[in-house]
This record gives sequence, C-alpha cells and structure tokens, in this order.
Amino acid sequence: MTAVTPILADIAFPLGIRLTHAFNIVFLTLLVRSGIEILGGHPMLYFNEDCRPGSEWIRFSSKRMHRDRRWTAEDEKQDYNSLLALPGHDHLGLGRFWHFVAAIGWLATGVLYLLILFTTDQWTRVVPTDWAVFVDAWRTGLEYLALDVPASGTTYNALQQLTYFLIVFIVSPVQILTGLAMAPAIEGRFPWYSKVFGGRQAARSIHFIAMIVFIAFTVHHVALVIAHGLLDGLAAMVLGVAAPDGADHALAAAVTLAFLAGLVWLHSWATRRSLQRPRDTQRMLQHLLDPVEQHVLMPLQSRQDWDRGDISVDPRPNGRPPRNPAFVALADNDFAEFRLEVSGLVEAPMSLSLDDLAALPADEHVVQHKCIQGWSYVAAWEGVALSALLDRVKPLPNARFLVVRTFDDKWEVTDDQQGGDDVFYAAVDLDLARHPQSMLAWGMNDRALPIAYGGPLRLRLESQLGYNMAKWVRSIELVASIDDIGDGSGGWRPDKLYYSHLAPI
Ligand code: HEM
Ligand code: HEM
Ligand SMILES: Nc1nc2c(c(=O)[nH]1)N[C@H]1C(S)=C(S)[C@@H](COP(=O)(O)O)O[C@H]1N2
Ligand SMILES: [Mo]
Repeated sequence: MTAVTPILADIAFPLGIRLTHAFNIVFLTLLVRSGIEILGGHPMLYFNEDCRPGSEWIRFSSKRMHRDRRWTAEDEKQDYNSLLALPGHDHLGLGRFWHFVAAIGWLATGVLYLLILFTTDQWTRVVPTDWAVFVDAWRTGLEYLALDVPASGTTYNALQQLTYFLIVFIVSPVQILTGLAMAPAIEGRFPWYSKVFGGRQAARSIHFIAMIVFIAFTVHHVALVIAHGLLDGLAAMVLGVAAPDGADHALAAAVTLAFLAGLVWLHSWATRRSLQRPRDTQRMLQHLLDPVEQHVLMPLQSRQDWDRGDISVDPRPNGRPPRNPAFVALADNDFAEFRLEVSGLVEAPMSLSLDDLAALPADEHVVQHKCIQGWSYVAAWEGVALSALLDRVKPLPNARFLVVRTFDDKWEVTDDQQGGDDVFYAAVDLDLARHPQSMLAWGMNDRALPIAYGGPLRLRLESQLGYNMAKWVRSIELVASIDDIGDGSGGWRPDKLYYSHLAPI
C-alpha cells in the first residue's frame, strides 16, 4: 500500500457546498422522524395493492386485530414515541405536514447543491468518470476491511466517491420519485406512473427501504469521517479550510457543536409545538403547503381505469356505521324514506330519493381507494357525477364549497378527547367537486353500496386521500366560506385530527 496521504488536504469546500450539506442534515432528520410518524398511521408495508390483513411483508406493530371483523383501520394505528417520531403520539396529520414541508426544503437544498456542483468543477469529486473506479472501490473496501485507512485519490477514495454518487444520484431521486408516486393526485392523473415502481404499495415499501439506506449511509459516512480524522474533516466541511491548524480545529468543533445544539432545539420545538398547540401548528404548516398543493396537485384530475380483475376482495373499511335513530330507522326500511337534501347557495334546492338519484345519468369508475393512513384497495363505484348534480341545482356565483354532512355520529369516539359528538362532515372545493371522477356513489362492485362502505350514499373523490370521502351522506349545502363550519378546518378529520383540508398527497 502506498503511503497514506492526508485525506482532504486539498479540498476547501466552497460555502455553497458547506451550507447545503448542513441544510441537508436539517431536512433529512425532519423527514426521517416525520416519516416514522406516517409509518405509524398504518405500520405495515406491502408489495400488493389491496393490503389484505396478513399480506404485509413487514410490520412495526404488536397489534393483531384481523381475527374478528369489529376493528376498523383506525384501530391499526400505532403511536410511536416522540423521540422517534415527529411529533409522535398518533398525530398522522401533523406528521404529514412536517414531512411535506421538510421535503420541499430538502428538494430546494438538493437543487442548489446540484447547481453548485455542475456550474463549477466540484462535480468531479462525486461523479466517477472512469470505470476503474469500481476496481479501485473494491480494493479500497478490502483495505478498510483490513482496518487500514486507504490512500485518497485526487480527493475522495474510490469507495467514498461511489457511495456519495449513489446517495446523491440514485437513492435521493428514488426517494423523491416514490414519494410522488404515493400522491393520489399524481397516481390518479398518471396511473402508469406509480406502476413503474410496481404500484403504490411497492412505492411505499421502496420509500421505506430507501430511508433505511439513508440511515445506514449516514452511520457509515460519519464513522469514516471520524476514521479519516474528525477535526480535519470538520475543518473542511464546516469552515472550508484545507490543511487546518489547531485554531481551525477548535473553531470547526465549536461551530459543529453549535449546529448540533440548534438542530436538537429545532426538533424539540417542532415536537412540542405540535403536541401542545396542534391547531396553530396545523394552520402554520398548512399556510406553507397550501400554495404548492393548490397550484400543483389540486388541478390534477383522476383518470383511473383499473381492470375489473384488480378489484379487491373484502377490503378493510374505515369508520363504524352510524348508530343514531334517524339512520337506524332508515336502514330498517331499506332506505325507502331516504332523501338527500341539497341546499344553500343554489338556484334550485332539491330533495332526492335513491330512485331519483339512480334516474340521473350514472357513471362507473374502477379506481384505487387510498387512505391517509397508507393502505389502499381497488373497487368499482357506481353513482352520479357531482358535476351532473351541480348542473341541476345550479350553484350561485358566490358558492365555493360543498359541505357534505352525514348521519355519522362518530359514536365510537364520543368518550374520546377528540370530541366525537359532532357529526362527520367534509367540505369540498367546488372545482374539485367538478372533477370527472368526483361522484356520489350508490353502488359498489355491482351491488347496492353496503352500509359498511357508506351505504346508501357516499362521496368519492378519486384524486384525493380517503378521509374526506364522506360515507352515509345525508345532505349537501353550498356555502361561500367554511370558516364557520365545524371548527373551520374543512372536515371532521381536519377539525379533530388536524389533517390538511387538502388531500391530494
Ligand atoms: C421529495 C421528497 C419526499 C417526498 C415527496 C415524500 C413523500 C412521502 C409521502 C407522500 C409519504 C406518505 C405515504 C403514504 O401515504 O403512505 C411518505 C412517507 C414516508 N417517507 Fe417520505 N417523502 C420524501 C422524502 C423522504 C425522505 C428523504 C425520507 C427518509 C430518508 C422519507 C421517509 C419516509 C417514511 C419513513 C415514510 C413512512 C413510511 C413509508 O411510506 O415508507 N421520505 N413520504
Ligand atoms: C453530522 C453528520 C455529518 C458529518 C459530521 C458529515 C461530515 C462530512 C464531511 C467531513 C465531508 C467531507 C468529505 C469527507 O470527509 O468524506 C462530507 C461530505 C459529504 N457528506 Fe456528510 N456529514 C454528515 C452527514 C451527512 C448526511 C446525513 C448526508 C446525506 C445523507 C451527507 C452527505 C454527504 C455527501 C454527499 C458528501 C460529499 C459532498 C461533496 O463532496 O460535494 N453527510 N460530510
Ligand atoms: N362518515 C364517515 N365517512 C368517512 C369516514 C368516517 O369515519 N365517517 N372515514 C373516512 C376515511 S378516513 C376513509 S379512508 C374512507 C374509508 O372508506 P371505506 O370504509 O369505504 O373503505 O371513508 C372516509 N369517510
Ligand atoms: Mo382514511
């Protein structure tokens, strides 16, 4: 082996590289912790699209509940500790807010990093230009195995260069692409796209595996930095100083400690704020994400058209059927007396029986249902397009939202701190209601809509996550503002569980 040359002797990282390296650590740690929170929403991973209980390849939960049929998907959630998850304690909605805000920051950091790499000669450090790098990496690997610190090449040794290349140019893009493949708006508009990864559930599994790769890389990376000389490494990556002296070492160590302290403070602030002031946190993060979701994701209209052969057998439902007397009496009489009331800011209010609804032009879509928790299934839904209904009631110009109210008293959480005594409702933007695959469904898989899945009438919004697709619909009111509806967050779950009022991702 050749004499060990001082590693990094000739790298003085420019400021841009040093800053993006630091921001990468900030956003990545937020992404991992919030990702773990999301995982807890449905702590099972699959490589199939119907998520049948027992078909997962891995689970992170001790609950085993599919032996009887009284559980619903909500019961499968796992609440993780706040040290692990952001914010922890079963706050899926807030976890997702943090994940998407951090993802935007991480993407911006990545774009900046790539701009710096490729507008200078910095890229030569991380992009191999010669196949010999593989042979060299192998040799370097053997040297590490012999517990030798190998000689560096021009800057990094071949193994370092290859792992940096893989993380930046393979694993990061995979993480972004699989993340987007799980957004219902994108899956709905470009159904072929998530199939590239083998479907939404495979994308979710790959997304998780890539996180493990990130964590493994980071552990290994930091170990190597230490093996190569921690203080030299920090001087290069924190101060941009090559061939540092003792004063540089001290300063680099101090800046690093201050950075780590700031990082810990940020995480604990985000966690405490989320747990102590969830409504404020919801509003704050919603404010940051709304513009992106409104302009980029909400306009995407679902064009799903699955094969009937893909329809899932006996999927898990979510939410327990209402128990209030009004609903029970209607059900006892096969919903003959059921009337859907459509009112509010409309020219022609209506009261429609199931027969009236069935007499309207019928649509059918074979589509995938995606719950915010993570699970999915495929079904055929039959019903009337919301746009066809709206054309009949004629919304007034100032109407902006449909408030869809239900018979659902949420009796199962009435004693809960979530305050479940208010009925379940969903507020739907008029534009979204007019999407071609937004409908009021009265049929499922060629049968009358079963009560378990929202019979006699439920909402379907195929470019969205499932939580606003109100089941057991009772009435629709058109309104100009949702500020005074419920707690003003745009739906029962947004009100009680701090979910986003938009559900395209
Ligand atoms: C642009 C970047 C990213 C986007 C757009 C994104 C998007 C998403 C989405 C949509 C989900 C929810 C999945 C569901 O509905 O079930 C999710 C979950 C998750 N994300 Fe990300 N993500 C990104 C980056 C990352 C990174 C960098 C990590 C970790 C290194 C990460 C770790 C996780 C984990 C652990 C989960 C939960 C479990 C799973 O679905 O695998 N994400 N992400
Ligand atoms: C506190 C944790 C970290 C420390 C102390 C650290 C330190 C360093 C140092 C000293 C270098 C200079 C080159 C070398 O010595 O190999 C470096 C480069 C690099 N680090 Fe980190 N790092 C940390 C976390 C991370 C994380 C979490 C990632 C990404 C997952 C990452 C990705 C990279 C990449 C891609 C380079 C090469 C950058 C370039 O040459 O343009 N680092 N890191
Ligand atoms: N009335 C009512 N509608 C509801 C819910 C609910 O709890 N009550 N849950 C929502 C959620 S979170 C999901 S994922 C879907 C589940 O639909 P499914 O049970 O037909 O699969 O219904 C949505 N509509
Ligand atoms: Mo859901």
